[in-house]
Amino acid sequence: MISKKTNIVIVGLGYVGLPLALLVKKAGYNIIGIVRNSKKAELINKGICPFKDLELSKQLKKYRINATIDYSVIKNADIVILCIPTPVNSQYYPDLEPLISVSAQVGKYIKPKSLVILESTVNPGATESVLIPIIEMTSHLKAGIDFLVSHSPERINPGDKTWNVTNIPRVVGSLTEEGLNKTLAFYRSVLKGQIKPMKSIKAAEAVKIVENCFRDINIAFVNELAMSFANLDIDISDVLEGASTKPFAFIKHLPGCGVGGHCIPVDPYYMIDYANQKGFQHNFLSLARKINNNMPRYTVDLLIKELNKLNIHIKKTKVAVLGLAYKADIDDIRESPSLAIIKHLHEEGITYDVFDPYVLEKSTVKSLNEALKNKIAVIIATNHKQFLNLTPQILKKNGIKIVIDGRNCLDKELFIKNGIYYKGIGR
Ligand code: SAJ
Repeated sequence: MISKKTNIVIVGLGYVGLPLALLVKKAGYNIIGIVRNSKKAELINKGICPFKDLELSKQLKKYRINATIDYSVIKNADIVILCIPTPVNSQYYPDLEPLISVSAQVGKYIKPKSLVILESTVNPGATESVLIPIIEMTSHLKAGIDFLVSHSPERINPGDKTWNVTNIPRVVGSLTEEGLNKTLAFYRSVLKGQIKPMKSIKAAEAVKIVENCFRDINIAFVNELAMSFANLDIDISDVLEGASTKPFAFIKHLPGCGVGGHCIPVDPYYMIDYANQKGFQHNFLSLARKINNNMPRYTVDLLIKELNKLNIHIKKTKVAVLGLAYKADIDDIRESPSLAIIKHLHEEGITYDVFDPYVLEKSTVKSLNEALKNKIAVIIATNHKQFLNLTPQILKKNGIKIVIDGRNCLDKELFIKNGIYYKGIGR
């Protein structure tokens, strides 16, 4: 069973794998992390977090993690945990290449009686139809007999100060009773949150997909309402505040310029594609994805409508796009709606500057002041704390006439009262 002599290997030390590796180290296990490139390994071995996360940076200095690019360390591993990306490609089809290549590497070195746990989010069936056959083929070992396999979907919420890998409850599904018990014992020795056993691996895979599809369809619902209410001159923020007074059976979601990140806009496609392969069309999930994917276009169209109203020629327009990250006060730009907004501005021949204090390397200017200079309009694409301090006076001083508030984060009445043309998403 599990003892502190248990050797753990975690493949992937990103937003998911690194917090887990630190907890495993803190729990007293022998842990080695495998990463994609030697630069990342070097940073982690020096105690430097390879991405911006203050808390992880602090912990990494205290609990040093060994990182390597050498998969052969799996030869000594009793538990191998995969925390690897499961993205979609440009046509929104699941890209299982990382899972396939890592599974082959695991199969090359896996030792009998070890336990493999997949934490990455995948469609129900992926562990048994992709990971297991590849490991069996490359290792000539039999899953469930020679080695154990479980799935426990990660539930990291970047930037969340309350819920973190330590206390977020988890589910675990396994191929065998033995695998389930070993996985439960391991996680219960490391984590504080509830660890719920599921009846199967597929059920555990489905839990995460359902959670994130639930979020995506609810965001699509309020995005569609926002576009409808904009025509009815109803302020959606006001209505959602009102609906939230209902103490049960209503969960508030917020309309915005789009849905980004590596979870919400991605996971539904894993469900849609897999169900499609099995002969079922997820019309509702697909429609929600279409609505959310269209929000950046809708946001740019709001700007164009305001410019036309003021007879400002599009080609003469310079816009400040504030925010590149997919959500407030983090530096992650994966699937960020800001990128789609910038693409649409470019297509329309509208010139722009982009500023994100968390993503300076991809900003075209290095300060908010520079971003606002000589602009006609501002698009708030990410509600970073710094942008909430924008006032009508600051905008007017720069000659800015229009604000498109893609995150409904500014005080609409204040800007309108001060002669700024304000348009939010549904307000
Ligand atoms: N968004 C909206 N309206 C909303 C909520 C989010 O437009 O009401 C947008 C955000 O601006 C962002 C995208 O959707 O662009 C995703 O936002 P998110 O808050 O869901 O952030 P994520 O991607 O970090 O989601 C994570 C997920 N956690 C895991 O997958 C383990 C998700 O399941 C959580 O529900 C979410 O955090 C959370 O609750 O914050």
